[in-house]
Amino acid sequence: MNKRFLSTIAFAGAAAFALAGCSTETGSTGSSSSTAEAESTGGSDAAASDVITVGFAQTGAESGWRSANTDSMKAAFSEDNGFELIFNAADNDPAAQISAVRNFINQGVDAIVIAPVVEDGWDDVLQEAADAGIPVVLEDRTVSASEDLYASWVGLDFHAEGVKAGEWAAAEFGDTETNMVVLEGTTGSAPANERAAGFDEAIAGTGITTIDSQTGDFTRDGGKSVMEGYIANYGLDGIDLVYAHNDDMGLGAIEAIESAGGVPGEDIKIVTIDAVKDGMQALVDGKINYIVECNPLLGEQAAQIVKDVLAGTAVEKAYYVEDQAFTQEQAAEVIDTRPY
Ligand code: GYE
Repeated sequence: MNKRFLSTIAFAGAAAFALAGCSTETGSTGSSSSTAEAESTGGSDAAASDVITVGFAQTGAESGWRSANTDSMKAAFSEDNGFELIFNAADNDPAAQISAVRNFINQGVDAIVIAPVVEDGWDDVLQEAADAGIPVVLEDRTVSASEDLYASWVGLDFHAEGVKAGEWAAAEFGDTETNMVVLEGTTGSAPANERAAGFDEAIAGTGITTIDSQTGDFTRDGGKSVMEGYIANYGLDGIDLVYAHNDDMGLGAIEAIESAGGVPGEDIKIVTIDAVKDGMQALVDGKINYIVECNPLLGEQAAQIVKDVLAGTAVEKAYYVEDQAFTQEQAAEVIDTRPY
């Protein structure tokens, strides 16, 4: 697979300041009754035939990362940029997301963009899109289906993110006997699978032991309730480290630790992934110890890929966007300039 690393700085600025464009919500059930509503309502000089109709099947609205990603997509797939966007958020239900994609196929959209909730189960509907001659571009998460079934993907290297988080933990704890609990992302999702694997590789041979690992579904509430269970089972003293697959679950864990009378970031160290605003603030406040970035501003790249694919311009199968990582001190330096 070709890896091409793109700098996101230019995209970040553009996406942060662009206004959200014309978009149509199809609701959380993926109802296809929105074709009429999806009509453009002015503001564009483009002839109707030049407008690119795109169905975007988003995972849901589970996290701060997801909100920033949705905003970026809506800004890029705007009427001013020549698009008519039909937006669907599947509430993290894989079946609902597949049915939303089927609805897009039935509506005869020009292209479909998917942020797949889970990796598996995509073969049939991707084949249906291919049979209908509708190109599919993936953004954010990946699928296990053959790459012949989609045109391209743009997103982050989740495995590398897990490695970076694990390298921090390995350096922080070394040979010291350390009890770690994990707050996993959505079961079966690419970031949950790959962030787990990368982290485990990086901590191999250290004194860190995973004493428990459960899904918090990438949500703040999920992270909080799983952490409450961990504290009930192991006690605050029995846990040294939390690895949360995203900031929101880490923020939920902070609430749970504080309600139990503990001091997050001190009694229990926390490492997370995303670097969204609330996470970075908690890092600056000393409640999180390290954050690996996952850039959600993928809209500009996704829109360009769709245009290229429809124009017959060759595209790569995969576009990786680079991530950074932040200590508490580094977070304090950059927090005011972050676009999300
Ligand atoms: O880390 C998490 C979101 O797929 C990379 O999904 C994305 C993840 C992100 O819910 O916050």
